[in-house]
Amino acid sequence: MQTVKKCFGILLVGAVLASVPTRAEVVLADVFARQVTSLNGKWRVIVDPYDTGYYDYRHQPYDASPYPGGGFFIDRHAKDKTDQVEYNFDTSPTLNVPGDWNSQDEKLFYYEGSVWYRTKFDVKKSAPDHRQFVYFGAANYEADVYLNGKKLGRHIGGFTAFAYEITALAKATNNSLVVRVNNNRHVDGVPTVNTDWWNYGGLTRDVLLVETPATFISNFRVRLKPGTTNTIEANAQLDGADKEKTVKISLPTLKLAAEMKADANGFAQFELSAPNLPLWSPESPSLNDVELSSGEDQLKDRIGFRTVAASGQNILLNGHKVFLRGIAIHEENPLRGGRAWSEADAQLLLGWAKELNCDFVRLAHYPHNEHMARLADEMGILVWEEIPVYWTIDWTNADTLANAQMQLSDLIARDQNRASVIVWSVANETPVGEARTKFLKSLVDEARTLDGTRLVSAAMEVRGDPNDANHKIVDDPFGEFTDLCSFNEYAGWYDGLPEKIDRLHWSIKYNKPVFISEFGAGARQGFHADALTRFSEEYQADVYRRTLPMLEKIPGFSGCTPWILCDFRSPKRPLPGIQDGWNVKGLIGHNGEKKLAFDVLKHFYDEQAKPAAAK
Ligand code: GCB
Repeated sequence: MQTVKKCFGILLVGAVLASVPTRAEVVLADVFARQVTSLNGKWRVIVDPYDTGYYDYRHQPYDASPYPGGGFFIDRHAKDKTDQVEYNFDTSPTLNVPGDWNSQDEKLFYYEGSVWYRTKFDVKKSAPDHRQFVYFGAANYEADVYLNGKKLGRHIGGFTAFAYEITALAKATNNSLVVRVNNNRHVDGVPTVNTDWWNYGGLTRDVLLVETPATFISNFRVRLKPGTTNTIEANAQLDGADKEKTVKISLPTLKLAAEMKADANGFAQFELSAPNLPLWSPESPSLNDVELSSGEDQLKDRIGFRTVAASGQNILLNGHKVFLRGIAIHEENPLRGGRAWSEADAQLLLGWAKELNCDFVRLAHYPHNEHMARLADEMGILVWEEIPVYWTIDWTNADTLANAQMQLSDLIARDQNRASVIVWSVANETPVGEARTKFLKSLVDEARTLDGTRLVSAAMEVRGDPNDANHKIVDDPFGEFTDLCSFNEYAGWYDGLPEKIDRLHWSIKYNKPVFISEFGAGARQGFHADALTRFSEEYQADVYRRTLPMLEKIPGFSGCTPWILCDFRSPKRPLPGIQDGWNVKGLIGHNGEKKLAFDVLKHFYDEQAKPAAAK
């Protein structure tokens, strides 16, 4: 166990001592400014493919039974030689947390099911009335969390943070924190059973112990007042018994400060006049120190201010038309293998994006760890964030919709103070149909209600014209509800050979900025052949060479995020000697080496980045 000075994130705080699974209920923003203790490290694990530690022999959950004794969450030890206990965390193997289990143990490479994790920790309160929480950056896909044998709650969704209050349950020493993580895929899940990425299981992001005063700032938002560039609006929410406390905000470098008493619900709102505010942009990613406090509670963040809007076929950043020089990224570190989770991983991935001369990244296809958006803020990279509503979702299932809405609202709550984030994307390549459009429309509405200051979009699809093979049509009815007309297209790979790209002409129904959220081709790094040989670097480079000028001819073309920065693992890609379980559409191979197409895209972006007069 080690103390970390900073940790980025929000807490979603669940009910204490819930006897039935509950969802996290309260948001606690920005744990990085607080005194946090890392619970990262080696946790004991029990691999439990039959869920023996969860269900009794009548297949009833132990945690809902009056006789929970067989549940592994009890963390029981044989009292004496006669005692019958068939598990033992103390002598079980360990796995690193954070970390997916698949890339840590060869036996777990393809494993889908339950793994029980356990760690032990002590609690040293700095004041008797302080409160304690356990925070999880993410657990894929379902997590049942127990402290000292009592259930804290269940969290569903593999890419969002959650937390539980443990003030009443935690002991001074030797607390047993047990989590059953299950990564089974579900037809009604978000995502569903079918994805082109690896179903990494485990406690994949930081686990922290967080201490707060009895009443604390559970959430806050600081941004430009919509419609202005010289007024900052902020709000803060208090959690605790003493809600009508004074809340203070200050931005020392801007010499701004204000304070007010929160209302009876613990809510405080501010408006600060900020003439000559330096605006954040990729060229000048200026971040401002922001301090919020209430009593003993103090939060510190670094926040940038900028505007973004879609107007006709233009994307406007701080009122100026921009072209988004983007790349799509999966949350994987191809060099180490497995899920990316750390600041160093974010530096590797965003560093490569910068080398390409990108000023935009699409974090596909689910919320990535928050280091990505934090670092993007610092580096001046704009960001598209996304929830895993991917391909075929159970469109008519109310629980599935609630699940997707929850993931969206958790993501927005976490990253609403990040200037880099300019797009909330609600879906990828979903099939056109009434139920699906209704489902997606309600996600768009949700995103706009929670945050009306960013663009809302989705990666849609292109359809062909039955009478003209070269005619591509974008008229998905859902396009009416998004701010961008964004779609994936694979001419030259899934649709004909590269020469077809030169012949395409387009009909796009919407008068909106046209954004190409994917195009690309597979290439095994180091495999060289002629440009018609599938999976050669030359083929991939040829697709890029032809696609970019073709896209430039589309009116309103406002940017793209080609698929993809790095090769990533996918069980759908078995071709021996070429794929071997990797989707090889990366511009960088899984050995970290660049492919020919990397330079093709970089050259295009270098040209795009030149001032108009120099082109
Ligand atoms: C797509 C999907 C992406 C896949 C990619 C591919 O359209 O959005 O998740 O990985 O195509 O490589 O086929």
